[in-house]
Amino acid sequence: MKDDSKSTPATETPAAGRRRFIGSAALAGLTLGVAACADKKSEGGAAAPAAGGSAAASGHAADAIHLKPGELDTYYGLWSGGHTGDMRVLGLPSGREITRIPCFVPDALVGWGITNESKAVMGTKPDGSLRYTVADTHHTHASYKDGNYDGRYAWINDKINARVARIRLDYFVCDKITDLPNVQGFHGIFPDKRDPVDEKINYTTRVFCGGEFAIPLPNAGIEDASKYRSLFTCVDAESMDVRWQVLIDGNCDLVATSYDGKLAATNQYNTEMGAHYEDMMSAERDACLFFNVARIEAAVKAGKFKTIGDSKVPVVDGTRESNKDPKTALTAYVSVPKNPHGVNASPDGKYFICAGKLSPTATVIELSKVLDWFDGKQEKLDGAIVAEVELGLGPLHTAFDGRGNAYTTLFLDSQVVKWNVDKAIAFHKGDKTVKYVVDRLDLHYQPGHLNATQSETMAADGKYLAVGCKFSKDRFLPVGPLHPENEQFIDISGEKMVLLADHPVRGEPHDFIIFKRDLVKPKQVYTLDEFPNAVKDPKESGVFRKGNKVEVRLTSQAPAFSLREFKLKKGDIVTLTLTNLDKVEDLTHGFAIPKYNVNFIVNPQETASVTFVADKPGVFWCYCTHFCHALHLEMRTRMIVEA
Ligand SMILES: [Cu+2]
Repeated sequence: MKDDSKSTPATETPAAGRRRFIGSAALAGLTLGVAACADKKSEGGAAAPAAGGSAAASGHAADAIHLKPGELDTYYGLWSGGHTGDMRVLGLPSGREITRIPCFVPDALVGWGITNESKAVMGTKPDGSLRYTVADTHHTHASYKDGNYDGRYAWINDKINARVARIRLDYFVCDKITDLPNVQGFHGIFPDKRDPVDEKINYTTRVFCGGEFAIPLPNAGIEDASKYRSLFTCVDAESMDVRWQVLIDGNCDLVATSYDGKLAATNQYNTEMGAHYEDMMSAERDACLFFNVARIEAAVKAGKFKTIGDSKVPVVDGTRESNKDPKTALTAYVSVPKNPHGVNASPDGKYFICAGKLSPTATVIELSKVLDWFDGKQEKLDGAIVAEVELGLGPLHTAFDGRGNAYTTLFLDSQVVKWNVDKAIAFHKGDKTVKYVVDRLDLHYQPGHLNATQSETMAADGKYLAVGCKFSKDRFLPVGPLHPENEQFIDISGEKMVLLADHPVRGEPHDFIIFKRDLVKPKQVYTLDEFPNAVKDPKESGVFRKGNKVEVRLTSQAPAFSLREFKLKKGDIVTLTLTNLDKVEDLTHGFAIPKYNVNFIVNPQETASVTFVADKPGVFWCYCTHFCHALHLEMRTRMIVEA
């Protein structure tokens, strides 16, 4: 493996027909790949001189990322936050992180997981504590209209606890979290791009979620792993209710959807349904599993489903055995080389591309031929594969520039390879003189996800490419054993890729999307009516008691809270509601209660509440924690708890 990865020069087009399937040494290879990178650096005498790297140092391209003070970025990037369970918002091309939107994990800035409103979104146990405080977000995608983002919503997954969160892109806040029933290891996520049947619905109404880990269904402790199954889940984009699930053989990894709304697909790396890694990589080929959305929904409507355990969600049968007849099949298992990773839809709407991971190839699947198979017009499903071409070692994810080129990360080679899809198809058809690889660029190091500006939309513009490198090694000042990851930004507007910048990011983001800034219209001041519990006038402030249940209602207007003090009795169950009546953009207040573990913010015209037991008598200075005014330090109120 080590030899293989080192013997692939940066500009080599892989030899025709050569197959370097990664065998049992693959896992060792992942480590060796890292070592190989260090070698590259020492060989070059400087940090990896990438193809086109000298242009980055001297040309105008690199200047693009250095915005002058006051200049705004031209693109938004929505990044998954990994373990921090949030969505990160970056500006591109500068790469500056602008905000983080907490979703699954408590956040101390906002008071996410502290306020009643955020706890209602996150979900609580009967005692009021949070159900979960850990998460593992991987993929983030946004809602579509007419093949482009429409600025309504974004979604993000939590792999650990099988939850999907929705972010409202008018306020950049998480407003709903849905549990996927009977799913473990919820990985890939993708909204549909239009309805498969209703012409008028040219926008996202469904979100598809892939279950990665097969489990006993219902989960009742069966030890024979070959009997475990996974579910592919459809969530309603508006209500966030789970609409239906499909029982499948194998697993779901990443998810892609077609522009006509008819197909969704997931790559499967464990068609063996093995429980251990050597079982999971024993077969030479796995699958890209297609879902016929209209047929699945017709089957649900016709009552051809079962339910699993306590869940009432209809589950249709998408297993191989039940879907052999194309004319009635709900699913189609297209054979692709072993342990693929990443399935991505080309912006022309024609192809899904499955990256090989343990195979050095990418497989191009023509969607019209998959639909023909479902219609009985394409005899062999394999005929939908129009190219299976070598790219390099460890291909993972693919992005597009809208000019017919694909960009695929090579994890083991630490490269991104630019290749032309039409030329790859011509090569696959038999013209071995065609050079489908356009360019290669060394990355630092071990890239996972990548995405280009507007990549998976019909408006792919081929300006910039971002790559999430899993290892940063020597690219930043050392900060102890935990290294940041390295997001690299690349100019892809020309024939050659030009490396523009390294950005350290805290682990561990995975996927991201980048889109033009005018596709979202964020509001910077809330509307009071968004909050049914708003304290709309300072005169409504006060302490309202019913036995030991006490409501404290107050407002904030710089530099004062509407109550100068409020009195409670020890043992009171207190709900404190605060509305920020300031209407000025950027005038956020905070509210902290010492020794009571309370701190949250209220943005202009926002209302938030907290509930706690007044169990400690004394005087507690509640103070503003978000700098708001010259008299910010004076902005306080006294909570007096009588013994
Ligand atoms: Cu304040």
